[in-house]
Amino acid sequence: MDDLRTLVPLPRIWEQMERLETRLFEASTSDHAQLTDIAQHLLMAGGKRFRPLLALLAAEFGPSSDGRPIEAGVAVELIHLGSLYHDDVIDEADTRRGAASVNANWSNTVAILAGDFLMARASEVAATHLSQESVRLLAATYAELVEGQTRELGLLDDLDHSIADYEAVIGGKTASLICTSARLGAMAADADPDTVEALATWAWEVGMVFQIADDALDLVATDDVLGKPAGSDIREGTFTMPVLLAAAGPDGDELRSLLAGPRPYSEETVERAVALVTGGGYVDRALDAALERLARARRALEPLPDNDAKAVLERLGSYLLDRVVAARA
Ligand code: GRG
Repeated sequence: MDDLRTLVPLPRIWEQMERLETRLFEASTSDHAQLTDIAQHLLMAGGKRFRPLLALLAAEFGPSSDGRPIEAGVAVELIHLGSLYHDDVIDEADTRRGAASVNANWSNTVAILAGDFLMARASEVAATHLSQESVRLLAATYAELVEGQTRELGLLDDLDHSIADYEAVIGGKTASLICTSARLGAMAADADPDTVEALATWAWEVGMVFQIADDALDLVATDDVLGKPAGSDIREGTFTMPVLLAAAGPDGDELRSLLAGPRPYSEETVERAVALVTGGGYVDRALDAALERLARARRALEPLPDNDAKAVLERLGSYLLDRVVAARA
C-alpha cells in the first residue's frame, strides 16, 4: 500500500479511498451477524484496493465530481473479493492476503455463500448508484471472470497450449475486471465516450501486464516476497507464459519429461523446472511482452488531457514490472 501511496501523490484520491473503505464495510454488512463476519474477513485482512484506485483515477478525466466513482470502486472491489472467495475454494488455498482463507477458517460452503453475497451486493450497489450500462458491464465482466477461470481449469497440466490460450485466460480472469474498473470510474464521472475508450484500452493492457508480472513473480521471487516457495503455479499444473515459451524452445523436451506428471511433483522436479525456465531467459521474454503492452497502454493515453492523474497512469504500468525486478534482485 505504501508504494501505491507514493505512486499516487494526490490527496483528493486518498480522501475518496477513505470514504470508499467505509462504503465497502457498509455494503458487505448483512442482517445475519455471522455472514457479516465472514463477508468482511478478507476486507479486514487488507488488499491493495487496486481496482477502486483505478476507478477513481479514471474518474479524474470526467467533468462530474460527485460520489458515483466511489460507488463504482465499491462495486468492482466487491466483485473482486467475491471472486477471491470462490478462487480459494477452487484452489483449496489456506491463506489469502496474509490471513487464513475463508474456506480454511470456516468451510467451503461458507466461503461460496459469502462470495455469492458479495457478488449480490456489488450488483445492488451498481443498480442503486450507477447507470444501466454500468450494471450490464459488471454482469458481463462477472461472466468473463468465470470464463477465464474455466479456461484455466481446462488447460491444467497442458504444457502445449499456445500463448494466445494463456492470454485468453488472463484476459478473462484479470484484465477484464481491471478494464471495467477504469471504464466504470470514467463513466461515473460522465467522461466522454472517446475518453472512456482510451482509459479502457489503457486499463486492459495494464491488467494483462498485472497478471504477466504476477506470474513472473511466482517464478523468480524469494519465499519471503511470495509467502510461499517459488514455482507454485507449476506445482499446481498451471503453466504461465514463461513456462509455455520454454516448452516451445530448445529446453522443451527436458521440461516436458520433467512435468509429464502425475502430480504432485517432487520439490526437486519443481526446482529443476523453475531453473530451466528462469535460466533459459524465458521470464525475460515474458517481461519483454509485458513491456510491449505497456507501450500500447501509454499510446492509448496520448489523446487525453495532461493532468496529474494522467502522469500517475503513465507511471503505474512500470510500477507493476518494477515489482518483479525488485523481487528478483
Ligand atoms: C464468482 C465472479 C466469480 C468468479 C468465479 C474464481 C473465479 C470464477 C475467478 C477467479 C478470478 C481470479 C481470482 C483471478 C485472479 C485475479 C488476481 C490477479 C488476484 C489478485 O489480485 P490483487 O493482487 O489482490 O489485486 P489484492 O489482495 O491486493 O486485492
